[in-house]
Amino acid sequence: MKAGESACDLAIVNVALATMGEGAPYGAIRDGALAVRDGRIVWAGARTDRPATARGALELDGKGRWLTPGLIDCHTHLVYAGNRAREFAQRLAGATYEDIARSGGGILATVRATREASERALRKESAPRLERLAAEGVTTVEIKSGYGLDTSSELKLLRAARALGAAQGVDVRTTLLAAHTLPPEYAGRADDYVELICGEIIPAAAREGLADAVDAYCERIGFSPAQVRRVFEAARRHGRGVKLHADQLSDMGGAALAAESRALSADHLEHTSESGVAALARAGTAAVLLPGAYYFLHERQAPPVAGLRAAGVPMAVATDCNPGTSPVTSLLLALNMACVLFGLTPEEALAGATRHGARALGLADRGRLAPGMRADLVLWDVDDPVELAYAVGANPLVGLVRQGTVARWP
Ligand code: DI6
Ligand code: FE
Repeated sequence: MKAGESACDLAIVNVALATMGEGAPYGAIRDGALAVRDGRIVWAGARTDRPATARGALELDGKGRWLTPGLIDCHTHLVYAGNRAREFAQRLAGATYEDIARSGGGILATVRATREASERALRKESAPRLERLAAEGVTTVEIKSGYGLDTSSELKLLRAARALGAAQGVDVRTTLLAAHTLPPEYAGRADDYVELICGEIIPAAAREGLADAVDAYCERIGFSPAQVRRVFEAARRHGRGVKLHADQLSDMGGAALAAESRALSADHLEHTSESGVAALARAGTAAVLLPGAYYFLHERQAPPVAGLRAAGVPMAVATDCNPGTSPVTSLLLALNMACVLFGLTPEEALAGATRHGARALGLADRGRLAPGMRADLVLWDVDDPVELAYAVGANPLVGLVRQGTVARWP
């Protein structure tokens, strides 16, 4: 390296690093620095240890503020048309979510609106939801289909999700959730619909490279464990990882099924048993906690967080952004709810939206500030990272770097 030449594109100095690595709380390095080359972190550590090779062509001063990895929202249904505000009023007046679903409302109401919408209209309606997440430092988002329930509509949703990410510079991971609920044209013929998912929808999504993973809703108003197994086998045949909406409204043995299927994650888990927790731990399947749906459905049974913690199951936290059970577009609010409603510590909550969020998506290249990781970085105007789960409605984001490109800096 010639004199005066810098080995890195970018360096950030005078920052407190919340590396989110194991060890110290938040993996904190109080007086730290970090260097980036070609969109990847090449060095992170104490300022006093910074080598000459970690000097950047551009050096940004963090003025002593906290720097974290970009946040990861690993479970959303944020592409859809219409809203379900009236249904919300119905539930406040006493109707249950399952009653409304059984009477043809619920998910099917959003399916009707979404089938009618063009891909362009879907993108237009959904863009503000992604913008709100991104404004709070979310740099990776998982977006599920599941409001089309036929081949062309499911692919339309996945394409819209990918296009939104490209338009906003957010890394979108897509998940095919055709096994969300039974479409009206297959009423009483669930196994035939599962045959359509396995024989047509999954192959089409795989052929077009539109789905990174496949999900299913294992529930009374969703699909049975046997039907889910068929969907997962088809997903495997097409080289896709699997995720499961498990034990949300009742214990259907979803956690054990996810574990048996070597799923990337089992999500919700309000009614998961001790043996279900043990199965997740043995399989290395991540738990995704969705406090927004718990809150919005006025649930009373929380996921077995103490059991998950004791068994060492990685606990991710996500918004579950959807029109019916979690119209939430703030991952920071979800962190707060995970603490207040589920008993996570603020550090566990932040780990849930960083390294464990990455784990739930099968991504090993993000979620921590460490060499080799994607340089998705957020600078926060806080005195302590605990504030990220503490303050509701505040957005302390002041700096943002995506894959090494500075999007915003104070
Ligand atoms: N569980 C949920 O909470 C959402 N999907 C699922 O499988 C609800 C989706 C909706 O009501 O629109
Ligand atoms: Fe969900």
